Amino acid sequence: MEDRRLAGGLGGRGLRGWLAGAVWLVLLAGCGGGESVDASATATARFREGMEGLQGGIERGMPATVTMTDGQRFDPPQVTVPVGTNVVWRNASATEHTVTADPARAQTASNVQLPSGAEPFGSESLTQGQTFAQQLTVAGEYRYVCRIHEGSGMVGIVTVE
Ligand SMILES: [Cu+2]
Repeated sequence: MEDRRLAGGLGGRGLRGWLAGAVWLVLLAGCGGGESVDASATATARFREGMEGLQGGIERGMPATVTMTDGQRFDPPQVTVPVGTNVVWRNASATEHTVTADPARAQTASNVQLPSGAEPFGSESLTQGQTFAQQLTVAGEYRYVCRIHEGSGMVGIVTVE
């Protein structure tokens, strides 16, 4: 019975089946006593590699979300994302906000800074629940503002690397 379940887990196709197999192996090895230490270490390492691969895929493929809050802040105020990430800003507050990464549209031009070679970008006023998305393809540091509230410190940074 045990053998059949183990074989079934390892034989499953696709990542989910493989992960299930790896988890099952770890569980088995954990209960198996001293003689399966090597198998346990191998299974643990494989499981970790699998999870890291999965995590990397998620980080590359997933958008990053920044929330605009009632406290007139970008949350989180600073994020680091891989090159090519689609960054999504969402206004979760009852107040209108903007995403302004264009010195010409900021109240104080020096509040906005872009990596050299990056095009300025920005949203119109966003009402509650509205989003603005921008894919960032140039590495470097983007300092942007809400042009309505930059005077009260509604500024944010996205680092693309
Ligand atoms: Cu604002």
